[in-house]
Amino acid sequence: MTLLTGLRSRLIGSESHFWEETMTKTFVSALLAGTVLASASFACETTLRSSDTHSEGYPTVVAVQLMGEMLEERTDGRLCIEVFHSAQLGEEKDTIEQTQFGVIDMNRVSLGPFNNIIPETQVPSLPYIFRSVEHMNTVMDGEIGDEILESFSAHDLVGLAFYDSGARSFYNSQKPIESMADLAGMKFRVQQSDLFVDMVAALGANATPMPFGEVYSGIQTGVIDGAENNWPSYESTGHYEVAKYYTLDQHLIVPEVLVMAKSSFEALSAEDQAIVRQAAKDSVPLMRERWIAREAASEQLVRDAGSEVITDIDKQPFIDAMVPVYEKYITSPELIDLVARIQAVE
Ligand code: BDP
Repeated sequence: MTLLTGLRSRLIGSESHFWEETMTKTFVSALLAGTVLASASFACETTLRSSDTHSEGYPTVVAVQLMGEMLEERTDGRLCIEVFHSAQLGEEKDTIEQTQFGVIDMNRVSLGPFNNIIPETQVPSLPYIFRSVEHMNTVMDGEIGDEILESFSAHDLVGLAFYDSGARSFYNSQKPIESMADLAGMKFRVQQSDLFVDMVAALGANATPMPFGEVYSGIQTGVIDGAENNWPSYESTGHYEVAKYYTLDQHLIVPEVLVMAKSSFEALSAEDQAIVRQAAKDSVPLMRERWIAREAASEQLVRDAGSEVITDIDKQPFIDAMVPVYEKYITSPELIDLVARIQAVE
């Protein structure tokens, strides 16, 4: 059944012939007038509420919306997704808790804010664990990625898929950072993760964990000197307007994850659970295409706007400085083994 015939049959259901005719006419005139609602979710039996900190049009937001279209089509309208973008449901740390409680059905989040809750998420969040974005994709698309997704289930969540997030680098309002020594004593915002606080300390700087939505004013008012993120987030938040020095040290390649509340997932039939899992996986290549295009566009935009990008960075001192961070967080045999297996992936 196509999306439109599916929608029509849901609209008319088994009601009277009069109702059928009226609704069909209304629907057809709406179609002709071009006023059919952009989302047919009003007609869905169940609309899953999904949170995202990013604004409309950001690749993660679009990916979950596209997943919603697949779900609607594949379940004949039993399931839809409504994405509450722009942190409408709250900042990531809080929305994670709400998802664990089942107040929010789905959440697209960075792995960073899971670090203090789910030890396995610390491993792909380690600085310089991945040699490149390609290495990260190979690992997270494969068995190791599935194993990490599985680790969410002990925390009232179902891990559905990983999305791309490129590499994160430091930016600041004060000066071009050309070496690790230049970071000394500076104040940087990090995601709410102890691992990232220690990462910044190991580099000789001070970390302030802070919600994403407070970073712009934090830099503007001088509470922090800067933050760290990928090109699209540096651009979409406008942080480049208040912190023009971007140093391409690429210390983190942290994947994003799409999770579902265990209670919302378990409320579905086995058939619909399988459809949800598959639609999430199918949204990954669609996200990746948009991500690659957005990274290039964002980099261009901030360069054109006057950001000074420092590219000639010797990463080795940064990598060496991370040894104590690995030692502090990677203590159990399971996590030590996970690190070794990730590093062994070609
Ligand atoms: C962005 C992630 C987003 C994080 C944000 C942050 O996409 O999920 O919340 O960074 O730094 O890159 O908080």
